[in-house]
Formats: sequence, structure tokens, C-alpha cells
Amino acid sequence: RPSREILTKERKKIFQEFRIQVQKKKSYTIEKVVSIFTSKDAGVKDPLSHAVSSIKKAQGFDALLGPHTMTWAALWGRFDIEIKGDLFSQAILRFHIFHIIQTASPHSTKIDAGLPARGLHGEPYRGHIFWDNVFVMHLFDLHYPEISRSLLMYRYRRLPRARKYAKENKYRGAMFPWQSASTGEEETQEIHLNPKSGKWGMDNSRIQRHISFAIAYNVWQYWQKTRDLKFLRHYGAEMLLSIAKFGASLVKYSRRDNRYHTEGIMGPDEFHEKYPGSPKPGIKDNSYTNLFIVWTLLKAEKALEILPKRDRARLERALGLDKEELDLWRDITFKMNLIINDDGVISQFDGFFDLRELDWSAYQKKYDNIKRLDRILKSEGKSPDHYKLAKQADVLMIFYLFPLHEVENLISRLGYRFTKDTLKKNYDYYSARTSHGSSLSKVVHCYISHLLGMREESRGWFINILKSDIHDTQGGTTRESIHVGVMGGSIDIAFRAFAGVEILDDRVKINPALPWSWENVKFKIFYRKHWIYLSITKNTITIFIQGRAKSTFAIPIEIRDKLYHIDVKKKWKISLTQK
Ligand code: IFM
Repeated sequence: RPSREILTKERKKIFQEFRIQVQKKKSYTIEKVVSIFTSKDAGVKDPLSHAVSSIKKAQGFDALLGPHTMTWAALWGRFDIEIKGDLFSQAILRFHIFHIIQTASPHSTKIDAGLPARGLHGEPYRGHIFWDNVFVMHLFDLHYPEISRSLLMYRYRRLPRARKYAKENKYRGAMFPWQSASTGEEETQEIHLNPKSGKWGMDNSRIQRHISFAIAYNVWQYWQKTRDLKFLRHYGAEMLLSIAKFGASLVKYSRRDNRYHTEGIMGPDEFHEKYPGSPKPGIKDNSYTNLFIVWTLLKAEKALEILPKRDRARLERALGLDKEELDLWRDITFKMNLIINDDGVISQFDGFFDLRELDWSAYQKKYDNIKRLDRILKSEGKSPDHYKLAKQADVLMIFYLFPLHEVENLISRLGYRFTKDTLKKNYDYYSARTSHGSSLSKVVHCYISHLLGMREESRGWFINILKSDIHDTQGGTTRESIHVGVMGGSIDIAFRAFAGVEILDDRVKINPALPWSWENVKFKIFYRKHWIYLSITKNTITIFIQGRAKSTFAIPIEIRDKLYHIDVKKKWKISLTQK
């Protein structure tokens, strides 16, 4: 036992010092067992007495290690991805899974918590919750849907606040805040310190209204992957419909061009806060937001069709979804405005093409790291509002979130031309004008270059993404905390791009393209209440669907454009090389 033990308490710290007699060349082990309770824990009135009584009963490290290891083994049994042929990808993808499931875990299902953009590892953004979930939730949807459900419930509990926020801003439905915390009120700062110049400036990022549609996306993705009708009936549809109603109130119809428009908003690219010289924050017709509104309205319509009659009637009554409202939704889905130039490049917003080109190489030469061009330009007395540049993927986000055929349908529905090379044109145009001031941007570029078959380019992005936190490539930000979005994005690339697994309305689609040295990738997914085991090589896919002794169902799985009905409990080996 230590000869002396000193306990020191400070305002935000508590620590112990021990004095022990030691002998040379002998090793000593210090065991510290901690018990933590909070007043928010179920069945806990006095956290201190609970902690004291539990610590008294706690056994030593070895006894505690057993259940801890078992719990982690069970989690890895669900979440793991095994990669043969590339140790770096293997190690870092596991490292990313580990950090994500530390942030939201089975514990989260018992508490009212969202998924903070920087995990629980540090204090950047004060633990706030943004839209980064769109890069992460797939992991929970497909491996531990109860966790997704609890993260969605965090939003549902704040739906009344989102309604109030919409009303305060003269909109209908529910508008969620760009940054959310305990109460669901808008938490985004209104001024921002530019460390490059030491000056404070306005911060308009709260007008990124796309956050609400990202929540609708998360609701739909959860439904798509789980078919959890109970959730849809009681919570999901209400959120989706309320957000759709907000979307329909965000747009304004113009008789001049017979189109619906949005204005006074910002897209995911946080560099453009307003038009050059304008005192009013926001830009007009951000394509990403406009298309996302159309998508949300279409999914909201679909949700109404899916709901049992009684639930539909109840929600229509409660949310005021009368014929006029639903007709408006329909009209918007045909007449929302997009701006596409003759080359097929979608304008990030109205006026983007009229801005000045930036001399990228001059800035690169002068500053080396130009990720935060906004701060650089402002410190020179200029403004990013004047230039054709983007902090992060904005137009390209559309192609990251939605399958290509869906984007094609959305755009053609609006009466615009979408050709095969639209995606490439947009990738070339915007990747040349993006500074990647957010790590999320790299995920999007990785996915799209993969879609375009640009193997070397997408490999470069993937390595970049993997290094993001472990090598702290943003230059010091990982020391503050990890980046949950890029971590989730890396896993998404492994599943959705490399293993090629996509969950569509009526089937699972698998179109693998294992990169460079990846010989084999193995994982399982929990698809609509069934575990599907997958093992993919460059030449074959092995599939096994788990089922009870008496189960006799099959799951439609499309592999390289051919539809199979894969029976439960049989091991299927499908060749990828045969025509
Ligand atoms: O949500 C992101 C945003 O897109 C870029 N800035 C950081 C936020 C939190 O990660």
C-alpha cells in the first residue's frame, strides 16, 4: 500500500498522488478503478452515494477486464470489417470504427444524446451536433440500428423546438438549428475570430438550412435499411413531414420563370456567406439545398403512402397537410430552380459563374496551406464572396448522398438535361476550385472519383482520409478532438464504394471494385432484421444470410446488374468474372 496518499481537488480537476517505497529494477503496477454516475442515469438520485457504493463493491482490474473484453468482442462481432492485403487500411478503418462507437454506443440508446461532430474526445464546437451524421449513421443503420434510432430520437425530442425556430423565422413546419445541443435551440456563434488576422467578423453559418434535410435523409436511410415501421409511424414520418413542410415554405415561386427559388441561405460550402457588397446574408438557389428539398418532398409523399391509413390521417390532421399543401409539394418537385451551364456544370448558387477566378497557384506559393482560404483572403482585406471557390464539396455532395440514377431522375423531373458526363464535368470544375478546409470534402471527392473510375485519384483521396486524424493532417485540429464525419466517411467508402454495397428500395445492390492490393474484404450487415455475411474478393462474392431453423425467405440481391434471390441459410458463391 502507498505510504502516503494525497487527494487534490481543483475547480475542474481532481487528482491523487501516491508515495510508495520502490526498489531498483522492480516493476510496480498501479491500479485505478473509477466509478462514474450522473444525475441523468436511470434510477439514480444521488450520484455520489451510488458511485461510492459501487466502487466499494468493485473488484480489481483483472476481474473487470473480463466483462469489458466480452462487451467489446460483441461490438466488434457486429461492426468489424476485415481486409486482407492492405494493413494500413485495415488498421485505420478499425481505428475509425472504434472512435465512432466510443462516441455513440449501446449506452447512447438509454440516454438523450446526439452525435457530436468531434466525438466526446474534446471540446471543439462545444460538443455541438451538426449535419456530419450523414457521413456516419450508415454504420449504425447497418450494424446496430438501435443506436441510429436513439440518435434520431435525440432529434425527435427537439422537434417542438424546431417548429418554434421555423415560426420565429416566418417558415412553416420544422427547421432544425445548424448547431444543436441540449435544448435544440440554435447554438451557432454569430461572430468568428480569424486567427490569421486576429480580427472578429460576422459568422452567418447558421443559415445553412440544409441541416434539416440532412435529418430527413437520416430518417429515410434508417427506414430504408431497417424497415422499422413502428419508428416511422410514431416518430420518423412526423419528422420527415414536418421538415418537408419547412422545405416547401423555404421556397418562393416566381411567375417570371415559373420556377421555385430559395434565397438567404448558405450551402455546405461555408466560404460564401453573401453576395459581394450585399449587406444581406445568404445566397440564392444553392443547388444542393434546392435538390435536397425536392428529394425530401418526394420521400415525404412516399412516407404518406407507406403509413397505415390511420397514422396518415392523424399526421395530416396534426401537421396541417391539406390538399393545398400537398399540391404545393408536388408542384415544387417539378419546378424547383437549378442553374446548369451549357457544359452541364451545375452552378453552386445563382451568380457563382459570375464570380472572379482565384489565382490558386499564387496563393499556394505564398501560403502553402490554403485550406482556410476564407481566413487568408479576409486577412488580406478581401472576401471569399468575390471568388469561384469552395471550402468543401457543395454541388458534389448531391452525388455523394444519392445514387446516380436518383440524381438523374431528380434533375430530369425538373426539366433539365442530365447526361452521362455531367458528373465528370462537375467533378472537374469543382475539384479545381475547392480548398478542402473541411475533411468531409475529401470523403466526397474520394467517392465521386471512385464512381468515375479515376482509380489513382480516388486512392489518393482515400489515403488522405485515412491519415486525416491519425496524422492530424488538418494541422493541429486532432489534438483538440477527432473528426467523426471523416471517420464515418472512410468506412462508408469501404462499404459503399469498394465493396460496392448499396441499399436500394427493393434490393441490396453489390457492385464491388476492390482497390489496389485489397484481396478480400469481409463484414456483415443487418439488413431489414436479417444478418447478411459478405466476403468479397476481386473475383467472387460469398454470401450467407442467417436465419432460424424454420426460416425460408430469400433476399433480392443485385450483383453486377444481375438479380439473384438469395435463400437464407445457404452459402452462395457468385463469380464476378463470368459474363
Ligand atoms: O459540419 C461541419 C461543416 O460542414 C464544416 N465545418 C465543421 C462542421 C463540423 O464538423
